[in-house]
Amino acid sequence: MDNKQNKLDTCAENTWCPGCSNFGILTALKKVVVSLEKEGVKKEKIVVVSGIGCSSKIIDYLNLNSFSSLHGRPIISAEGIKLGNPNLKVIVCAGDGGTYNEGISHLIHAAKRNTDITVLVHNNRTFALTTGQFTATSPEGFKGSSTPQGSVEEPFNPLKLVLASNGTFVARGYAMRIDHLKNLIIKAVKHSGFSFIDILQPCISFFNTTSFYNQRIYETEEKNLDSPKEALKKIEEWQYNKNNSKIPIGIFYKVQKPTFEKELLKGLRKKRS
Ligand SMILES: Cc1ncc(C[n+]2csc(CCOP(=O)(O)OP(=O)(O)O)c2C)c(N)n1
Ligand code: SF4
Repeated sequence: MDNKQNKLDTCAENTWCPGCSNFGILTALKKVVVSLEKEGVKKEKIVVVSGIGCSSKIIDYLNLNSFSSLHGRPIISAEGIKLGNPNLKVIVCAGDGGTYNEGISHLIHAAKRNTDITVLVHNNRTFALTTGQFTATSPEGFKGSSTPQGSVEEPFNPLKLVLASNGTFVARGYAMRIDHLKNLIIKAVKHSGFSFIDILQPCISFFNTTSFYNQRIYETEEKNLDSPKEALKKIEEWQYNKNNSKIPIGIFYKVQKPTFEKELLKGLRKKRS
C-alpha cells in the first residue's frame, strides 16, 4: 500500500472476520480515491454513505466524509446529500440484504430518476452481520439461521432489476479482483447519472462462495454498452440459481441521459423566470 492510501486509514479497530472479502472492496475504494485525487477530485468532495451491516462498516475504516444511515436507507440519504450539494461525488456502500430486501424501493426509484450517485452493493447473498439469514439473492436451498431446511425461494437478479428500472450504468464486480473493481468504480463515479455495481463479495463465515466464483468469473469485453438487449443477454449468462455457467464481470450497460438533479434545477429556474 502506498503512502496516499495509508492516509485514508482511520484509527477504528477493524472488526471484519480475518480474510473477509470486504477488505478487497476497502482496498479498491482507497485506490479509487487516490486515482481520483490525481485527476483533480479532492477527497473532501467525496462522501460515502452506508447503512447497517458488515458492508456498511467500511465508512469506519475510510478517512473520508461519510454518513451512516439506517438499514436499507442509504440510497435515499445519498440522494438527499447529492441534491443538497450537486458538486459532491456520492458513493453508497451497502449489503444485499439492506439494498435488495429492506431498501429495494429506493434502489428502483433512484435508478428510475437517474440521480447522479454511485451505488456499490457488497453482495454476499446473505444477511451477514446478523449471522446468515437468506436474502433476495441467496440461492434456492440456502441453509442459514432463518432457513435451516433450505430456502424455498428463487433469487432474483438485481442487475436485471436495475436495467428494467432505467438505470444508466449497470455493472458487476468481484471483491477479489481488486484492480478490475477499482477501474469499474472509477468509471461508475465519473458516470453522470445513476451508476450501480453489484459486487460479488464472499462472506467466508456464513456463505463462502470464493472457490465457486474463482472457477467461474471472467472479465467481459465492454462493447455495445448502449444496447439493453445485449446487456440483458450478458446479465442472463449467469442465472443466480444455476451453478453451471460462467460469471461475467464488467460494465453491461451504459448510456447518457439527463440527471435528476439537472432536470430539477432546470425546472426550478424556469419557474423563477
Ligand atoms: C430496518 C432494519 N431491519 C433489520 C435490522 C437488523 N439488521 C442489522 S444488520 C442486518 C444484516 C445486514 O445484512 P446486509 O444488508 O446484507 O449486509 P451485510 O452484513 O451482509 O454486509 C440486519 C438484518 C435493522 N437494523 N434495521
Ligand atoms: S460475517 Fe461475513 S461479511 Fe461479515 S465480516 Fe465476517 S466474513 Fe465478512
